[in-house]
Amino acid sequence: MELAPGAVHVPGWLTPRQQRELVAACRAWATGPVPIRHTRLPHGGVMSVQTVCIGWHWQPYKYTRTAGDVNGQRVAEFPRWMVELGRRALLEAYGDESTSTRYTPDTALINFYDGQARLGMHQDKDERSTAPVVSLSIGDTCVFRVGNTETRTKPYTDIELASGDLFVFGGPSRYIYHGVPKVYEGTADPVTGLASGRLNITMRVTGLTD
Ligand code: MD5
Ligand code: FE
Repeated sequence: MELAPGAVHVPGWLTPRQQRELVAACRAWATGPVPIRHTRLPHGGVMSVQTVCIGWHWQPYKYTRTAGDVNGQRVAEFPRWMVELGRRALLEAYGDESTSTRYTPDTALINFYDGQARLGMHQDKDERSTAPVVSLSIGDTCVFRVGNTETRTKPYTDIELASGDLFVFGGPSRYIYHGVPKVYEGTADPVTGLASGRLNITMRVTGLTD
């Protein structure tokens, strides 16, 4: 389902088994070299969402290999299997074999939302590449707000993202404002291995080299 040019939602794309495997991998990363944390914002706030990064470490407004704002350790490697998963996601969303086989994400931000967590309207502009962003949701259903490229306010469209959903943002939709105004606590199916909360994995291409 294409919400805007280049913004494609594929409900229920991940199988329950894939969701369980992703939950297990994210659990390991959350306690890995750089533990999951509430990202500190430059003006002193902290995000209600908790994030762990792989491949590159994100903090506003930069990507680094080491987590200077957490414990100084180098982040876990971005695994080859996740590159392949990202390529399959792109192929599913756009149906274009040649773009998807060239897609090589090198970082993922793994966000964990408890029932109170929110993500304000923002654009993702810290990457040096215009390549698409692949988003995978697991656990509790949320309201995902898809806005426009000009302002963080209206017009926007609210959709629900549920466990197993794929969303790809590319082309003209790569720089749209978006956010998560609500998580529906307790809506997750326990078969994913996530007892509560929402997990979102976003793969990106940083466009950086060491
Ligand atoms: C989430 N995460 O549900 C969302 C899913 C983030 C973030 O927004 O920055 O960690 S990713 C949604 C997204 C990413 C990049 C571009 C666009 C949407 N977009 O162009 O709409 O935790
Ligand atoms: Fe974002």
